[in-house]
Amino acid sequence: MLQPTPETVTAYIGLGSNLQDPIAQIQRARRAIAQTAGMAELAFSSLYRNPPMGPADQPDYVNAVMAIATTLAPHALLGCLQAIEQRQGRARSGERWGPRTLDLDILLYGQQQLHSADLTIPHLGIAERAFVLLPLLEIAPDLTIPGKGALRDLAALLPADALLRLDDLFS
Ligand code: A4P
Ligand code: MG
Repeated sequence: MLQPTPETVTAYIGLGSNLQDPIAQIQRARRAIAQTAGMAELAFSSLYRNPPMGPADQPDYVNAVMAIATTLAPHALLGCLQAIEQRQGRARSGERWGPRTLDLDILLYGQQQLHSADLTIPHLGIAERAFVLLPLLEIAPDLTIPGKGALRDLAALLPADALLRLDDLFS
């Protein structure tokens, strides 16, 4: 099992699902990530049910955030996460922010900032999304988001009832 060392980077992955038993999709993705070579789980947030951002005619989402130690470079990590999305039946309809069995986003990769055609880190929108900030706050309250500021300060701007936290199904 990979352990955090000076050679690993701590990265944060956002998990989201609103199709085909979202809780099971998130559990399965968690196992898949933890079992992938070059990634090891450090922490996993509670699950949060919340209404869709984007088109309203789709089911509610279940979201969570996972901290990993990784030896993979950012694009290699993205490739592994996209392979897991595909294995869990992710179909890309072309509709922006449409429903999905599984979405895996690289929220943070250490304190690095990266802008390329297919990868932006920190993930776009990270600083405004309750379904990202509140699970992150649960597992990494002292985090700073490069270019955005302290996680605590960003989370303090959210409405108090922004998310419904589900029971901790993984304990
Ligand atoms: N990409 C760029 N940066 C990243 C990154 N940091 N991590 C590129 C992952 N991917 C990144 O993503 C489109 C492209 O983004 C990828 O090919 C990758 O090269 P996608 O997964 O194919 O499509 P998407 O997720 O629909 O697009 P987008 O614009 O990234 O959407 P978001 O921001 O992921 O939002 N409502 C709730 N309540 N909960 C949700 O989780 N998620 C979305 C999708 C909409 N509404 C939601 C939720
Ligand atoms: Mg995405």
